[in-house]
Amino acid sequence: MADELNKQQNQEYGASQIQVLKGLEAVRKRPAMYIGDTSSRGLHHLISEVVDNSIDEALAGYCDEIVVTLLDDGSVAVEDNGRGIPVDIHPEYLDPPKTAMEVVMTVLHAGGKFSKDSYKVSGGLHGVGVSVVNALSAWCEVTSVRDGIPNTQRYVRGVPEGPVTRGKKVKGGKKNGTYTRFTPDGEIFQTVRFRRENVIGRLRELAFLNSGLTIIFRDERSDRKPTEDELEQGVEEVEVYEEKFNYKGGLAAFVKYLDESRTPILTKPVHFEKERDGVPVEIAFSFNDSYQDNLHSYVNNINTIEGGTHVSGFKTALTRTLNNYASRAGLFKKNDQRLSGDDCREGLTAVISVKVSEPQFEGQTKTKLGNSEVQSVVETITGEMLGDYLEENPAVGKRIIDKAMQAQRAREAARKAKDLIRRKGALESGTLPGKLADCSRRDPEGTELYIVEGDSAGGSAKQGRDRRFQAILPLRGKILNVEKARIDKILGNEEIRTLITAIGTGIGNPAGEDRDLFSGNGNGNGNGASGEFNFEKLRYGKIIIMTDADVDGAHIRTLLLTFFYRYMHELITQGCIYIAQPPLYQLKKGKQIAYAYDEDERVRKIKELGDNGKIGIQRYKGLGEMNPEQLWSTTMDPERRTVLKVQIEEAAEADHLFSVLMGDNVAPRREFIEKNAKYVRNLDV
Ligand code: 0RA
Repeated sequence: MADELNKQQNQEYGASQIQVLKGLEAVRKRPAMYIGDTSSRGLHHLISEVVDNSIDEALAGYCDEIVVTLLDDGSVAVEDNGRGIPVDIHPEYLDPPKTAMEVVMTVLHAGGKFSKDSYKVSGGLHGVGVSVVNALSAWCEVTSVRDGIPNTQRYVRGVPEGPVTRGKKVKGGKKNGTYTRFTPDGEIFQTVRFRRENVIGRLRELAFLNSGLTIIFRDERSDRKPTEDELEQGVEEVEVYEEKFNYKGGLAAFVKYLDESRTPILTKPVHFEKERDGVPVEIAFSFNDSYQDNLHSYVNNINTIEGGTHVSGFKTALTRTLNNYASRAGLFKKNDQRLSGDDCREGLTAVISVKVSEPQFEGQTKTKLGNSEVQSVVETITGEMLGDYLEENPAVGKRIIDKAMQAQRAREAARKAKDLIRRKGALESGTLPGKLADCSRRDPEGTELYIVEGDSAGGSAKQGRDRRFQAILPLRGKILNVEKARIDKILGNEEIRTLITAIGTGIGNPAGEDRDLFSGNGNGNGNGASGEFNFEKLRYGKIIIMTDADVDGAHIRTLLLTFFYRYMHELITQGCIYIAQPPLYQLKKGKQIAYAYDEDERVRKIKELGDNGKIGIQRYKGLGEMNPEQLWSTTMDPERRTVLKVQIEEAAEADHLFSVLMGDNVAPRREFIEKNAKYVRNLDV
């Protein structure tokens, strides 16, 4: 049978084979069209795409465990205990005959095409399909075990190396399952290095979204070489990292996780699951005493960061149901106004997950759900379920309404504070802050704003810069931690006002908000900054954070990032925020000067210079130690510097991390620090 199969497959290429090659070529020519981009984000997307197939198998009820492993050779393996991808001849590919496995791995959009028959490997309900992963891999290998017998095929840049080969039954081996291993192609991706945190973030999210499913993550890479210090301390190799995700509580557990560092107002999240018109909806939410709202939404397990109809359906129902409840329960006093959408969402943490069979994704990053029918489905379900919940839990109802009324009063106070500031003209551009050394070019295209820690570094930066396109804003000390302050206090902070004015956009939307579909009072967004953020008014193309390479510098950078993340979110999603990378060392030998940006480079550069009589090594602790010329040549000259672009690759994980690092509760922060301390290098206290 196997020989017969091989013989058939080895026949000359038919028309379908040419089709396949064309398809793969298209993917390799324009990878961004299929996976968004070829940066780290696109790279990590590959893993999601493969895992999605196993998730489908789990949703069909045949698989309950998925193992994802990062291997030492840079490849990734995804293994499930489902039925195994079919290896019989696909009924639509008879000339030349092809196995279903080969079709799934090599034919573009095989998922969509076969979604109505039993060969559905859809890549979630959305995905581009695993053939795209295959096309963008230097090599890929798939093994499907069926009744204990392994069937394997290997591909190079998407093209099968040979036919599917049948192996021998392994004694005591696994009965069924699929094992996919691939190495992303370095010719395609800007980086092929997977970040453990990103992979973990996505897997954790998937485990929350698919309650009961076990997902195991393993990091077997050993290329995180021990540092010299670690070697001295006797660290020999970095152990295999393993983490297991299995959440029984579904989205309620997700909400608890997100709010781990916040003080809850409800004892447990409100959680419901219901299907209507063929659209399954699962929602969990809770309230905490912070001032932000954190709304994470998913369609077919995909994070819809731009929101969409499911999100607006939820918001509309939340606002309406809470107002109706407050009226009926007699919680409004005579002069009370109706609660706005913002009031209802202050301190809200919510996760919305819907499954839509033919989703229409819109928006800039194609992460906004457009299906209008979903709006009323989610709205109706939320209204019914929340209405019932409030009737049955009047004490909780009262607490939620009290919180919203407090928000309403604070919003009124904030409005007055803002009016006052506005009247003083402080937030309008035109009156730029005195500390800002602006650039001469007016058009934001190609211009840069350096936010610099401290006046002395600010001085060097001002002298060293190219004033045609580089502006400098020195910040004195630490800005306010916006995670713990309400909008009136934030706007009262001078450093923050300076920042807002220099940047020019105003402040507004918190993470994941969706402005034009807004419900409630129509102008709101969750932090009371009320729709004032306007990307069009951005005064610079890049905003570059430049702080010292010490703990204070790291703290200031985190405070700034927290501010951008919560109040100028779009600057991050549009890729405008960067982090400068000043060198850590200056190495001097005679007239020769070299710079090193990390430990490895220091060691390498010393060798290059040839150390005969102890090269002069200067460890830079602060930017202020560099003269203007040095600062320019190492850190600010676009031709020579490196800057890191700030990107959010896992929105829920980012939200969780910001709240852990900057929020009220100490225990989760301590835990984070203990867990991560071993990765810290170059810590100068
Ligand atoms: C379609 C049918 C069958 C299995 C699968 C798809 C399947 C695909 C993948 C991809 C990764 N893991 C998977 N697990 C299962 C079963 C067909 C049959 O047994 O008759």
